[in-house]
Amino acid sequence: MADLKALADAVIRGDQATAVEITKAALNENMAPGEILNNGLVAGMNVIGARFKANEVYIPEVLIAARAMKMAMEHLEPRLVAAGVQPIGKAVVGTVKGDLHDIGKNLVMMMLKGAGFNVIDAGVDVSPEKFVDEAKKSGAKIVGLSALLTTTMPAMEQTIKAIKASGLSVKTMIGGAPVTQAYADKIGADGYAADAASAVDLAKSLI
Ligand code: B1M
Repeated sequence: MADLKALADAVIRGDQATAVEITKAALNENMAPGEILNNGLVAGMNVIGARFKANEVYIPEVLIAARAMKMAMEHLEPRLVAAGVQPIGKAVVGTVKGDLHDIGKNLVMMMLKGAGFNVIDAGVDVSPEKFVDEAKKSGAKIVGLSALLTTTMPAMEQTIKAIKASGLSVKTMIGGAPVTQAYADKIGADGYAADAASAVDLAKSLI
């Protein structure tokens, strides 16, 4: 029988080939796709998330683990859809207007996906209107904003204002190197996370 502990370990090691092989074997054995996801892939990413938070691993290890999970997900996703496994929540994530930095945003997205969220990538240099449109179109309950420049932080405030004015019932979370909890409070964001692992905890607490 396919070993889900070995699958989690493959994700933790960032071993793409083994992660894909075990996922395919588990699917061939008709193991429930939700079980493969939660007890294998997400379990592995949870370990990476905790280690990242504790400074035991760094960005490269997280990216490598997330890539292994992504490759395995390509095989699992069609079966998850067919089995009707529901994501734990839907989030739109993007870098705000004027800002092209996307490494942190991508890391946050990968960790959210790893935790079982359905994540829509709004991209970079995203206008407040586009965030509102993406949230409307997707029905997401969380909108995540990233900014790396002090000069683009005001775009976070404009985006949150636009979201509130649209009447959408969504929670907003913000992050990025120059952003702080005090800034989140000031602009009326529902939450701030300092890193990708904390972003997952925050997103879970917001839904
Ligand atoms: Co830029 N850049 N950059 N840059 N760049 C910084 C941010 C800067 C601090 C460098 C410096 O001067 N020391 C500085 C900003 C100064 C300031 O405003 N205070 C700066 C500048 C000035 C600029 C330009 C203006 C330079 C120029 O052209 N004169 C220009 C602006 C372009 C633009 O955006 N319009 C520019 C351009 C670039 C590159 C294109 C060359 C490149 C970006 C490539 C890319 O992203 N695809 C780049 C890079 C790489 C950096 C540095 C070196 C690294 C940023 C990074 O990716 N960090 C950066 C200096 C630095 O930070 N040491 C710098 C790694 C990443 C994983 O961390 O993004 O912080 P971070 O994300 C973390 C957390 O912040 C958090 O989780 C992530 C993972 O833990 N987080 C969230 C992020 N988003 C979140 C969202 C959440 C929750 C948590 O919820 C939704």
